[in-house]
Amino acid sequence: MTSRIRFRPNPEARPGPFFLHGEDLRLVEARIDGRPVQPKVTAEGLTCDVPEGEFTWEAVVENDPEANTRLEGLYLSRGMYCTQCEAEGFRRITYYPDRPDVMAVFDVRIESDLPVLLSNGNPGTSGPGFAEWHDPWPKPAYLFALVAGELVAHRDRFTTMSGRHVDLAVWVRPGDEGKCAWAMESLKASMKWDEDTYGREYDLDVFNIVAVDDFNMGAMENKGLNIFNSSAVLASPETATDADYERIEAIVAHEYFHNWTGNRITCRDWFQLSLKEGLTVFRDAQFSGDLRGHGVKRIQDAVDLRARQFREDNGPLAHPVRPESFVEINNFYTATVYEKGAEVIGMLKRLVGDEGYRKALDLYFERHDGDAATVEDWLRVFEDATGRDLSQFKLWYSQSGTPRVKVEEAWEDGRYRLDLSQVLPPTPGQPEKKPMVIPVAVGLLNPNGDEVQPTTVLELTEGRQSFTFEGLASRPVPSIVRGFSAPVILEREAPEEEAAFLLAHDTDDFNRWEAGQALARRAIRARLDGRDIDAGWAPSLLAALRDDGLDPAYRAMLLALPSQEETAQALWDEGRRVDPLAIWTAHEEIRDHLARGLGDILPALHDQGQVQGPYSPDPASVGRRALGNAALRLLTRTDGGVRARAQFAGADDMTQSVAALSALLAVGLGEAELQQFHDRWKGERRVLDKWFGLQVSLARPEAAVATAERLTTHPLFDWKNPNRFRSVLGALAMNPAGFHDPSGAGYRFLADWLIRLDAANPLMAARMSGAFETWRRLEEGRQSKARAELERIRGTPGLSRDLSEMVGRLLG
Ligand code: HT7
Ligand code: ZN
Repeated sequence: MTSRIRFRPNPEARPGPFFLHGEDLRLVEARIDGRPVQPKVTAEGLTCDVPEGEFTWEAVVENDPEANTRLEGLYLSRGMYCTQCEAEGFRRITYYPDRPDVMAVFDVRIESDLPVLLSNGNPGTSGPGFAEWHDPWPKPAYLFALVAGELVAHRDRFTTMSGRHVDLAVWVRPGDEGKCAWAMESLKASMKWDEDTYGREYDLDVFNIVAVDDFNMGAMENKGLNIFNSSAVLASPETATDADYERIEAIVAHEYFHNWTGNRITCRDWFQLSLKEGLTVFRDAQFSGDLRGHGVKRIQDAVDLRARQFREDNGPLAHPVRPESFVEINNFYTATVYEKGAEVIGMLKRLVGDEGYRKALDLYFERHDGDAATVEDWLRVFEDATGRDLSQFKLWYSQSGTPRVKVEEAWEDGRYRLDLSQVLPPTPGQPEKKPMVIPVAVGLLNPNGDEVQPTTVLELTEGRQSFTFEGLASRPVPSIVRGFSAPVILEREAPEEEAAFLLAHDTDDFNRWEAGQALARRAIRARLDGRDIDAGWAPSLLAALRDDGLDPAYRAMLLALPSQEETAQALWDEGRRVDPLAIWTAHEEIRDHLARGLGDILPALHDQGQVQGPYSPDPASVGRRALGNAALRLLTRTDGGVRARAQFAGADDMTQSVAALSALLAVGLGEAELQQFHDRWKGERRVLDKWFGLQVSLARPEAAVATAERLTTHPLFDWKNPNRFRSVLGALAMNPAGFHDPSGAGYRFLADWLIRLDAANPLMAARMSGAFETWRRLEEGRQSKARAELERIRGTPGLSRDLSEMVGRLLG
């Protein structure tokens, strides 16, 4: 690797030594203005005496892509060279000031016998054995990318709003070219959407996407050359589920949207990570909502946030949206930075209104194009565009933890008063908190079910505040935190009749669903406490499920129970210890109860899910299949698996096949189908990942660890491949009752694997250690076993910075 870099003094910077980052490189030679120099090289980089004015630095280094199992920097994935530079991977390619605020124009020349040679920007000259690329847009090194391999392209073209033509290509291994159409459609839809919604046009002549089998995350937004985990690109009806299609659509959009929010405007430093990630998640959620329906998308996001981000916020890994310190930045690509960061932007938009938001965003792009910006810059454009003071709102970026909102009500003489109060519990390093600005969207219904107060946003800014509604004929039923208007926990347990009433009448999609969840929570709690389930629950749900006017996708969400994680959090919040097995058992009982209580309607709902004609991932078909398969999961509890077996046998797409297999496995059936699935798909790595994952995540608690152990000895278990590793070890972590087996076998097994993986791929090992995040909630027996394993990991000689930081934080 030869680099040639032109440096000039920065008049605004404090003078200091000349330092270039570099890790695991062998410096062959270095020159300044053509004269050989002898830099001082350390494990982190090099320093060198340099001239006072401008100069040209040249270096030749050697690195070893074949031996690079970290999948950061330049590495080899099944014969294909590729790069991953965010956050600090470029320093593993060559010596460089590897900081996001150092932006430069890159020219790249690749020499190789491999036929396809790609880099950022626009193509330049190419010929046998070489290709040149020029990226006109200054960028930080984390957006650098290079690919060399035997690849084939699925091509298309996009004409931008100003009439420029852009050549689009999705590059894959030969044989996969039939699985690119959906990613390409998603890309074109994203390009058009960003023009229509944000006025943002693409800015190069080409846009390339490359699919790679070995990749630590979902994808990477390198300028003009996005590199994707192949699971986030490749899809065909036979091999990908509806969920895979939706995920591909969302990730392609996310990476594309980064072109403006991340690339054209980047981050000054990694503390500002949410500036690009929170905003881009917010934008991709808007896009998915526009394409597939906002009601269901909002529910999916809330479910995900509650399971992952609330868990993070309420445990030892809690940190603010803008973290204050880190040892290893890779450990901060978290649900808090991404998803809570997006929620913060959603609240901002709610507070300033759609018009204010658009004005602020226009100003952001105008004022900061080409900048490495900060959260302060971001908030200032909102202040300048709308005149609103955001100093208190800014606390969302610095205070960690999930606010609890309490509600008291008073009713007298046609006046209804809501007394709202907020509490933000202490989190690591933050014992005391200030009140935040919380937009609480509220609507009121009268006892007939008519809405007497349409949604209005109450701004809760103090510890406790009262809001009064006048002139009401009767005491209303409140619908609070409509649309999940803030990422908070509403501490108000609605009485059964009120929840049933809202499930029948609320005009707000989110809160209507939430009312069903409240009823489910009551039922789960009853079983945990050894009480009977309220008799009214199944009939109320039945009425909503019978409503053919309701979108099937929405009705599928009504059938879903709160996650086991959500139940665990609620218990822990009340000061109770968590027994994952008891929670699993209660959830199972509830499913059995529902299967019996909804029995009449389930076959009809399942029949509705049989969409005729060729497979299509359009929202209507996806919604119908989701409803049909939610019904199938319950039906399989009472029909001995008859319908699921028939669906599996007749399925000609992966959605129906996986749904049937999952329904069987969830009740301890499906051995034969599992074998057939394996035999049919053992040559398709992404489908085989599903085969590995399903049997672990759906194993009965007592069998989960043994199943995972057995699978790690399977000849196709390739532990260095992140997708395969996740499909077994990640799936175990997603089976809480199995992972938290009282014997401690789950902890031991995962710890063994983390120690082994850490030596090859520290980023992945550190991410997967999050499975231990909830260990303090457990009863003494499990706790001490989990702690012992964490301590064993911590005591392992040569542990990476990544994993040591995580384990240190987990142990507190
Ligand atoms: N911005 C990208 C983050 C990412 C990443 C970070 C660290 C190590 C590997 C990585 N691969 C991708 C992806 C995104 O948020 O769009
Ligand atoms: Zn991103």
